[in-house]
Amino acid sequence: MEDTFNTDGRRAGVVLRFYSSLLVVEDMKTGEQYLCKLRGRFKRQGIRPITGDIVEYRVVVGNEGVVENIINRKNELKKPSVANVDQVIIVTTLEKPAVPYEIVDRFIVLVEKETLPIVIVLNKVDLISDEQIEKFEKTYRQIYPVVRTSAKSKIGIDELSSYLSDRVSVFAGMSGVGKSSLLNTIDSKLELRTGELSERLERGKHTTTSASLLRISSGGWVVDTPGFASLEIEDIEIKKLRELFVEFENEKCYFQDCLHVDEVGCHIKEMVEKGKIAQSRYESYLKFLRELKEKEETNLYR
Ligand SMILES: Nc1nc2c(ncn2[C@@H]2O[C@H](COP(=O)(O)OP(=O)(O)OP(=O)(O)O)[C@@H](O)[C@H]2O)c(=O)[nH]1
Ligand SMILES: [Mg+2]
Ligand SMILES: [Zn+2]
Repeated sequence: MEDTFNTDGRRAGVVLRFYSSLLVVEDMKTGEQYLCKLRGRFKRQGIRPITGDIVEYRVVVGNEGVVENIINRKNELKKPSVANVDQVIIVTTLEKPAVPYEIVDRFIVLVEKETLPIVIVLNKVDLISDEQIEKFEKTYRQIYPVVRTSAKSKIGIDELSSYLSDRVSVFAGMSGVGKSSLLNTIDSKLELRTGELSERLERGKHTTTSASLLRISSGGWVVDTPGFASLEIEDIEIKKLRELFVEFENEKCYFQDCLHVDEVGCHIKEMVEKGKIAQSRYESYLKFLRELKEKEETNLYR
């Protein structure tokens, strides 16, 4: 225990979650949890710790502490806001709620932007047909691992668990797709709150309200996050977007500057026509490209 104190009493901890304006910090050596305030310095610098941050903190009294410093982040996911992530598990459903493929592609772009590995989870397979599952898998299997799951019928849970050991995995996806339910099924000790769809609509809010870092019994860390109302594609250069669609990069267009829109002889368009690149993925690309162009134009007018 003694050696967890540096000479000036600073210790290393990891930010598990927020508790109103306080942080829950777990000591990296003892595993004990402390409720920490932030020193004024952070607010002045405009930097705030986020879930997953490694921080230096000092114990004040009992289990109360003060965060003194944020250690440089390995990486930072913006939506949801989590630091030091190893991979992102994008959870989606085709029924209750029927999440459009386009939304999945939005999550993918936001994660690819941070160059993090992706696993796609199609949950609630108990509610959909084999045809629906196969169509979905055909679209994504070539570019990412796809796991079909049902938290309700306990399908695919071991396969999903096999991706989670020894790393920090963020569970992202629209509200109601079953992120918390899947985590509860993976590790029943987590006891995360889950919500009925109807209940959710009436209250008009998410069941999970903030990102929280959790240790799972099989080893590894997971981050349960709230779903999002909007997923704007922004802060991406128009020329950079195509790099975030990995199958375009794999196919390599002959023209270096090609945006794969209406250029004559574009290899990517050819691959779409041949069915080698999924039509829906290409349509998402064109749509996001238009959104980025519109943003650029409105910025020019300002
Ligand atoms: N039929 C079926 N229902 C499921 C499954 N997984 C979750 N649900 C239900 O879907 C609802 C939403 O589940 P949650 O786990 O709260 O969803 P979430 O993604 O954590 O939602 P937010 O926290 O709001 O982002 C709950 O009523 C669950 O019981 C599944 O595999 N099949
Ligand atoms: Mg949840
Ligand atoms: Zn092209």
